[in-house]
Amino acid sequence: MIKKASLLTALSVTAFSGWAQDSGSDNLVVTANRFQQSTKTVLAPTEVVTREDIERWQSRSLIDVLRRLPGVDIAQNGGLGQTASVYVRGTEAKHLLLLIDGVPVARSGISNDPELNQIPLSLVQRVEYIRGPRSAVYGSGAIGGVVNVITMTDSEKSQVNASIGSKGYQTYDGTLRQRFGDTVATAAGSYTSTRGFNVQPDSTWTHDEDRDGYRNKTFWGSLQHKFDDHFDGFFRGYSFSNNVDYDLGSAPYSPDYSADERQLYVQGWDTGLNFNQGIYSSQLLASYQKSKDYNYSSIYGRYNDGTTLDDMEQRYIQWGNSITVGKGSLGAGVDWKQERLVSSNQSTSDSYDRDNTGLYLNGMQQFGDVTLEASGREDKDDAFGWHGTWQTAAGWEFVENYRLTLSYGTSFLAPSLGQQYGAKRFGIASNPDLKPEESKQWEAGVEGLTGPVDWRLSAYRYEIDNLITYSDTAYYNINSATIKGVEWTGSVDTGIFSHRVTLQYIDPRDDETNEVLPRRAKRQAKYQLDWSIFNVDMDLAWEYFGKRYDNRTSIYNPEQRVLPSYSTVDLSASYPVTSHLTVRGKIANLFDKEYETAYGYQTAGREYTLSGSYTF
Ligand code: B12
Repeated sequence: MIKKASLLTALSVTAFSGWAQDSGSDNLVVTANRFQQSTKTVLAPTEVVTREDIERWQSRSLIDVLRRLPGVDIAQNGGLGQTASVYVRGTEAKHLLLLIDGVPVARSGISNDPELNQIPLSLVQRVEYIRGPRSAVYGSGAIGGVVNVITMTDSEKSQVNASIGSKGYQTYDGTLRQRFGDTVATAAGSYTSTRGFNVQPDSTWTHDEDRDGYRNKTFWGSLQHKFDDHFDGFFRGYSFSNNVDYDLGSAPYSPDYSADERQLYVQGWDTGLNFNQGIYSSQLLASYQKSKDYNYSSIYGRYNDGTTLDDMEQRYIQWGNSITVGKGSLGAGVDWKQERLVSSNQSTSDSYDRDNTGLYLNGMQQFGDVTLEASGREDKDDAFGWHGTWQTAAGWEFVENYRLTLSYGTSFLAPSLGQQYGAKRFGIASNPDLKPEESKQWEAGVEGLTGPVDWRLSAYRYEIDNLITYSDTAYYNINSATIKGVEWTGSVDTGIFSHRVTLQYIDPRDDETNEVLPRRAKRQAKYQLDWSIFNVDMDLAWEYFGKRYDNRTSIYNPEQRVLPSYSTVDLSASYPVTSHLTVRGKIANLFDKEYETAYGYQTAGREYTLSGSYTF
């Protein structure tokens, strides 16, 4: 039986036998197969980040959290709130499926980006992050991996937090929880703002000379009720609004291209019922999301030239069932999603919708030293009909504490509604005949506990076809890419220190031109060190990203422009003054490294944060 090194850090989930043995909620995940299972039985590389980790790391955004995790590279057009692309294992930003409490987040933009940078961190109680394909469980989007943001917590404590920092950063949030018999009510709210910095200092357009700030307001509330020993239910809602300033980079061609401000309003309402009896459990969930995304010109205002609006509604129903069989589980369910988008600028407004129904069946079983897992799913999309995906994985503990895993999976990404039907925007027309992007992925891994070192080595190969991009004046399925990669993660405790290391090498290439795909480093290394001394919790994070290319070659860019490698160090300290009050301080980018992750877009430089939190 594997012994797991104790970690003061994000839980890396190597390790093996022990079906349903770990009942602590930190050791259970729901994201891998849509049923709760011990992290030890998940065959795909999985990480769990808890609220305590986020508080210790003093992250300002979900992007800050993810940057630390294996397989993640990020290109951001500036600082907090600015557009960011998250590349998992070298796949495209749109290949990451973002869930909030298991519900896919609506993608209103043409580019089909999941927009993790717009999710306020105050919503996040826990993150479950899985690398590799998961369409056979979730349907469209899960090619590179899945990030499930969990907003619910078992804690019944209330908390208020306040933080201030450099560049006018401030954030205040509060959570009130109250139990009334079998009902727990929670209300939470937060406000964050930063004056930011000038993201494109070299811009030749005079209106770009200002700082590019960000402001967020978030509300979250829930009611959880236990009806009896078998039934419980919940109702939760959240809403947030984000305001971001950005830069054009150069004078606009015409007023239509002059947007440099964004206002995004999002709300989500979910209700669900859980049933558990003996070996059977079931969950029925209904969700409604609405987002309004305005981009407009600071010169002309929101109701004038240069304004675009993507107004989206998503309705989603999910019914999932699982039964425990032997040393494993069987799951089956159905989900239905309807998306409606009104996409407009000053002269045109288009409205379109589509439905998707998915049916899935999955299971995992342990036979002695061998664990087997398989999933299959069929999706019926209004536009392109039925689409099937499947995946399978096997793990074999060939010697005590050492396991081999092998997996294969297919995945897909449906085109965005805007790419399929949207009005022409920036001269690019939609194409109703677009097919989904498709992938095939192989992965082989070895993991083990060697002395005190808990490690995993994986090698993978992804083949992705039908990639959608625009050519001249419309969107087409034209590109294909192959990604080969190797990843090593390890963690070890030495005395008071907890160390965690991630190494990654990828070779992501366009099949036709053999060019390395832009904005993702071939080499990355991450190191996290946690220790406690005199009651002070310390965290140090070092991240290195090798050189990358900013762009592909094309008629506009005859050469791939190089973005140099960089590394950053973040140092954080937390001190519990009393059992209720904790004070925290952080210096991000300690050595004030100047670097760019998108050509011409500055990054923040050294930043300080000071916080206090009171729990009661
Ligand atoms: C090409 C491009 C586009 C193309 C994307 C083409 C495609 N294949 O789908 C088109 C024309 C569709 C586009 C549209 C928009 N874009 Co644009 N776009 C760019 C640009 C010039 C390059 C991106 C790129 O190719 N990166 C390289 C590749 C390898 O990385 P990538 O991760 O695959 O890039 C993807 C994302 O950048 C995404 N994307 C592009 N724009 C936007 C905007 C948002 C808000 C999001 C979430 C994603 C996104 O599409 C790219 C291709 O898949 C950048 C500026 C820059 N130099 O980075 C601006 C940029 C990202 N876009 C921007 C904006 C504002 C928009 C629009 C909101 C404009 C509008 N009013 O409608 C729309 C909406 C897009 C959406 N929400 O889906 C801003 C974002 C500013 C900010 N801080 O929030 C940027 C930074 C330009 C600027 N003004 O500085 N864009």
